[in-house]
Amino acid sequence: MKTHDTIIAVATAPGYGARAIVRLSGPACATAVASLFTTSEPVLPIRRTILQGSARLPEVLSALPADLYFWPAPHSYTGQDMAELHVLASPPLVELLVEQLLKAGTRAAGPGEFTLRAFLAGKLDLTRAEAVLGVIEAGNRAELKQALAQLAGGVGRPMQELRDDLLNLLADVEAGLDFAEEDINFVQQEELLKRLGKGMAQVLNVSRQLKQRAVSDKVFRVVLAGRPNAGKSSLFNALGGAALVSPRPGTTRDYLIQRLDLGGVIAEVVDTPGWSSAGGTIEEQAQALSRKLADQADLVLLCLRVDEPVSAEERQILHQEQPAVLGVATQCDRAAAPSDLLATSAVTGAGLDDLRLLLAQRAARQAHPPLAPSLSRCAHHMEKCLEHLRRAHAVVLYEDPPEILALELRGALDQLGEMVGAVYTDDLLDRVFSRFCIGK
Ligand SMILES: Nc1nc2c(ncn2[C@@H]2O[C@H](COP(=O)(O)OP(=O)(O)OP(=O)(O)O)[C@@H](O)[C@H]2O)c(=O)[nH]1
Ligand SMILES: [Mg+2]
Repeated sequence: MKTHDTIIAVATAPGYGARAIVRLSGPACATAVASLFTTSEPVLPIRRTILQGSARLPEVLSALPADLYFWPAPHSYTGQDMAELHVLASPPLVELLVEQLLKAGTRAAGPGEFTLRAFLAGKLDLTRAEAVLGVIEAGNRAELKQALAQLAGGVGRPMQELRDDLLNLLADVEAGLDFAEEDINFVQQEELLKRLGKGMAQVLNVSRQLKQRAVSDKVFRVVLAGRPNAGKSSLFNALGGAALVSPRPGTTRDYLIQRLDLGGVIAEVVDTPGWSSAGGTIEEQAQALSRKLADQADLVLLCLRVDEPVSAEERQILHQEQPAVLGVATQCDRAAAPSDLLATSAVTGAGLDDLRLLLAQRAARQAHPPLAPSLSRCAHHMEKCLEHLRRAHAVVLYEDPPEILALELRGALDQLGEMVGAVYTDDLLDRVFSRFCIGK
């Protein structure tokens, strides 16, 4: 794993915009930047600094306004000298800038290479490096919250304490081995059992939490919502349900649930009573129920009849974040559908395959949160660690040779080490960091 060269990547999303960030890490950072960046202050900063200046690029006559952010080693994300050039986000300009920096002795970074360097420099443990990825890939607030908790040390930290405990225990056991002839016991059997029991309880606890978080066994729930007569029940039926449909608004008075197999992913579709401002008590109750159901949904499908204007309230709902809302134009055989909505018709079947696919994608995403690979990797190490501790416990209980106890303790520690990346293989790092995007 090479870390002594200087890597470069565009850290912002491609395309036009207000800002593009070109990121560098490595010993040649400052000299590479100095090859094109000029400012009134000294060009080679040795302290953490932000400089306003300009970048001179070949083939471009005028200077490009640029800001330079510089973090000297070791107080940077990667632990190395790091720099960022912030420039106007114009793809051809950014391309020229990168080309120039590559010529000045840098190399294009691979996926996740900045975070890999941070890990190798001991800035992050492996579970937190994976959490960086989880934060980037989070598709909703719940996923973001989980990834941020892990980034803050949610999994690694309790394990650090256990690792210290086991290391101390191993040291005591190994010290005893040196004095085996004299028959001195550094730690009494009862004390050993107590310490191992505490460790097992801790591992079991973390292991249980990890497993719960890695798989979401909650069925993805889609709630059809919208005004009366929008065509909710018809869409529900077209997706596989069996609801009453009629031209009379307010046909649906109670909710109906249908489980659908969307190509291997199971989802639950709920038909609800239509929302309207008018209505007596039954309508009011039906609507209150309908809104409550929408609140409990993973996704609300807001049905908007193609031949009726979208109201201000509906527009507001479309932008709601929690739960997520997807607007679909219904009854699109009656009129041309607006381009910004998925067009469907329960009569002709238009758009239904696209809708099913979209629902399947969302459901699959919920079933496999971005952090799942990290969580199940950790859960695997926890399980193995627990097996070693159980055997260690039995060794003490049956008064087997202390050499075997030391062996099991080392096995347990290796598992903890692999989990946080204190013990790692190139293969493991490859697997973790190849999932990252370039520039992170
Ligand atoms: N042409 C056409 N008519 C449709 C379509 N979908 C529904 N309709 C008609 O629109 C009317 C209302 O349909 P429903 O599915 O009952 O509407 P709803 O949103 O469930 O209405 P409520 O249960 O009253 O809230 C019925 O007369 C349906 O036949 C469609 O895709 N094309
Ligand atoms: Mg209905």
